[in-house]
Amino acid sequence: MRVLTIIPTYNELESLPKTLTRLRSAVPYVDVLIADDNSPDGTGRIADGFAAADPQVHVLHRAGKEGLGAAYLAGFAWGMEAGYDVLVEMDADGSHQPEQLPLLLEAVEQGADLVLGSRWVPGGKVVNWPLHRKLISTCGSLYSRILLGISVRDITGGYRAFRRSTLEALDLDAVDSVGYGFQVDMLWRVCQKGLTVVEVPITFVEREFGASKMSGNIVQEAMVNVTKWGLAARWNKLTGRNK
Ligand SMILES: Nc1nc2c(ncn2[C@@H]2O[C@H](COP(=O)(O)OP(=O)(O)OP(=O)(O)O)[C@@H](O)[C@H]2O)c(=O)[nH]1
Ligand SMILES: [Mg+2]
Repeated sequence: MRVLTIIPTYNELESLPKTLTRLRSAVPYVDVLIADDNSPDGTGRIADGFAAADPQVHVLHRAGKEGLGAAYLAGFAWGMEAGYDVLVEMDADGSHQPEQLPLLLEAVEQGADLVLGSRWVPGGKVVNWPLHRKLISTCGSLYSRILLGISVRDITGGYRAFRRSTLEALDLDAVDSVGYGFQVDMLWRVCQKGLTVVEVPITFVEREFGASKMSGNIVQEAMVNVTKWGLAARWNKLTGRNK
């Protein structure tokens, strides 16, 4: 399996070098694409330095900040064009531990179409999160689970491995969610296709450096969309429509 890990970055000058170094040493057979939105702090230049020294590291320079979702979609397109079999999503900030990537890849090898690194299944953990972040995440996942009628525990998590065929089965041009909403949107599309989603426990570590891009707007976007999708699915079921 040819595996590409996509790392979207916006102002991750302090975090990216550590994450990249850990990733390259933990899973040397995995290639990397950094999708940088022209970070004002120069993260893109740091990424270029890594790429110049290591043929398995690539950089996608994007014109400006367009959100996590747009960066991943551009990264997926790049990776599929380049012929990768598995496309992994990983944050730059150290929250997703590169040493745990083999656990996700094993589940892909065993047949999963989408593997979620999950904080909220037995064995999953969160390190250094204040209570309010835990509550937003667990309540958000619970709300989404009930509304969408799916059994996934960690709906907003961003440590994921997609089989290439899974991405090919989705209408990626129609995805326009920005923040956490993007993760829920992608998962919902995969579930609607009836593909196999497997959660593997991960230890999520809160970022040590830099600032979070999480905002009230991002939470709101996700909640509004989940409510819309959940109600639409119920309505379609009631009226006998498929979609
Ligand atoms: N290219 C790009 N990357 C982004 C953008 N927004 C966030 N990211 C990256 O996406 C990853 C996740 O962003 P974070 O700020 O850590 O958001 P989060 O993990 O939801 O929030 P925290 O848990 O508080 O860290 C990081 O690698 C960010 O640099 C964006 O607009 N463009
Ligand atoms: Mg983070």
